[in-house]
Amino acid sequence: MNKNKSKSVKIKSKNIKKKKPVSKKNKTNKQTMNSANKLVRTLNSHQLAYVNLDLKDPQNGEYMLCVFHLIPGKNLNFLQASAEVSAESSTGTNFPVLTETPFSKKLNALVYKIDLKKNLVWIAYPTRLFDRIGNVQNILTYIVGNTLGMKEIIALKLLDVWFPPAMLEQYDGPSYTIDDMRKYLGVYNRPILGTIIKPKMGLTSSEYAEVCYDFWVGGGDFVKNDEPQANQDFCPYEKMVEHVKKAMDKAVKETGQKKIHSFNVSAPDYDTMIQRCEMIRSAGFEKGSYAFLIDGITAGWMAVQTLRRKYPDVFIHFHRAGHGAFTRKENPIGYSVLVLSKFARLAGASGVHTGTAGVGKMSGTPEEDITAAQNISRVQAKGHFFEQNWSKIPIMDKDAIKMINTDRSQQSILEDDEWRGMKKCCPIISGGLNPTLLKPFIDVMENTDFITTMGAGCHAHPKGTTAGARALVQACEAYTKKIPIEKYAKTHKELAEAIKFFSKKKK
Ligand code: CAP
Ligand code: MG
Ligand code: MG
Repeated sequence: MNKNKSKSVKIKSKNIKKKKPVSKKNKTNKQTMNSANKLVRTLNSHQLAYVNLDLKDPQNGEYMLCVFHLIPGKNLNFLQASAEVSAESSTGTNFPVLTETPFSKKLNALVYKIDLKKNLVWIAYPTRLFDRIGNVQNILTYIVGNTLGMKEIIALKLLDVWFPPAMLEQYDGPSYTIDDMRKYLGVYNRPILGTIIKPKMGLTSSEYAEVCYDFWVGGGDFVKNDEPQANQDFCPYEKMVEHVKKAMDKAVKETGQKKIHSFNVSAPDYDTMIQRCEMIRSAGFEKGSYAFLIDGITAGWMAVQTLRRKYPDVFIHFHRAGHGAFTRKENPIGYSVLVLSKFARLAGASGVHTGTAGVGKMSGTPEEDITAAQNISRVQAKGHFFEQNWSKIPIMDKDAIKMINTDRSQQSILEDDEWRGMKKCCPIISGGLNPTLLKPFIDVMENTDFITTMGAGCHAHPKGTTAGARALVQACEAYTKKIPIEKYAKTHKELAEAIKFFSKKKK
C-alpha cells in the first residue's frame, strides 16, 4: 500500500473516536436490557404494576430480595410469567381488581432484574407486606406459597433470599448455639460427635436408652431421637425420657464426660409439644444436657419459632425430613437448601441438617450443601446471589455490641463490629455417614464447626454400637492429629473394623 494512502488511513482513523471495545459482560447486559425493554412492551397494565426494571437501590432496606429460576408456562414470555409470580406472591391475583388502593399498590412486589440466559428473575418484596412480629411462616406463604402451583410457570425455584437489616431486627435468630454446646461439653476444635438411635423405630424405651448408653460410653457426645420418634405404644414418651436420663447419668459417671440427648418434641398440637418439652425439663436433666428436636417441615415453622421463643436456653435442633420435595436439584419447583437453611436460622434454629454434600447417602451437591452450611454459620455470609450481612447493629444498642464482642471471641469470622451477627446456626451433618467418611466430609466443609450424627455409621459396626462410637472417636482423633485413618487404624482396632466393614460395597 503506498505511503500516502496508509497515512490518510492513519489520519482518518485518528479522527474516528476509537470506540472502547465493549466488554463481553457489558455487551450481554446491554443485550439483556434491550430484550428486557422489548419484553416490557408485551406486558399488560396488570403485569406492568409488578415490574420495575429501573428500581433504584433494591438493597435500600425497604425490600426483602429473592432470586428465582423460572420457566414460563401457558405461552407467556419470561417477563410476563415473572410479573404474574410477582403479583401472586404479593398483593395481586390474575386480574387487576377495582378494590386496590394507592396504598395497596405500594406493597406490590417488583420484578427488578432478569437474566434471560439463565432464566433468573429477581423480585423485591416491600417488607411491610410481612407480619411485623417476625413470622417465617408468613414470608414463605407469600414467596413459595401459591406461586409453586401457578399455571403461569412450569419451573419456579427460589434460589436465594436477602433480608434487609431492619427486617432482621424483628427476627429472633438462634439463641443457644453450638458455642454454648461446646462450652457445656468442653469440646472444641472438632465436630461434635453424635448418633441417631437405630433401628429408626421399634425399640422399647429401655432398649432405646440402652443403645444411648452404649454410644455414650464409647465416647460419643450427642444422641438424637430419629425424626419419627413420638409417643408410640411400645416406647411411651415419658418412659423414654426417664430411661434416657438413667442411661445418661450412668454414662456421665463412667466416662466423666458430659453427654447430650436431643429429644424429638414434634407433636400433633401445640399443647402436646409444650407438654413434651416440660416433661424433659422436669426429668432432672441439667441445662445443656438436652436439646429439642423439631421436624421443621412436617411440624411447621410455627413450631420452630414457638420453641425458639419459649426456650431460648435450649438448643433447637431443626430436622428437615420432607425438604426433598422442595430442594432436590432434579425438582424444578421449590427452593434451595440455602433458602431452607437461611429461614431456619432466621426462625431461630440452633442447628439445621444441611446435608452431606454428596458424601453420604442423601442426594445433595457439595456446592449447594456446603454453601448452605457455610452461610448459616457465618456472621458475614455469602449467599449464592446476595452478599448476606445478617443485620446492622443499631448503634445505640450497647448490649448487641457486647454480644458481638463475646461472640467474636468464639467466631473467627466477624470481619468488623459494624455488623450485628445474628447468632450462627450450626450445620448438622447426617445421612449415610460413617467414620471413614468423616475426613472426606470435613475436607469438603473446610471446617469442623458442626454436629455430625451417624446412625448406621455407628450401629452397623460389626462389633456393635460402643465399637461404632469408638471408631468414630478414633476417626476424629486421626483427623485432628493429621494421621491417615488407615495408619491410625493399625493401633485402633474399632476403626480398623469400621474401615473394613464400611469400605465393602453395601450389599
Ligand atoms: C440418618 C437419619 C437422618 C437423615 C436426615 C435417617 O440416619 O437419621 O434423619 O440423614 O438426612 O433417618 O436417615 P443414617 P439429612 O445415619 O443411618 O443415615 O441430614 O440430609 O436431612
Ligand atoms: Mg433420621
Ligand atoms: Mg434415612
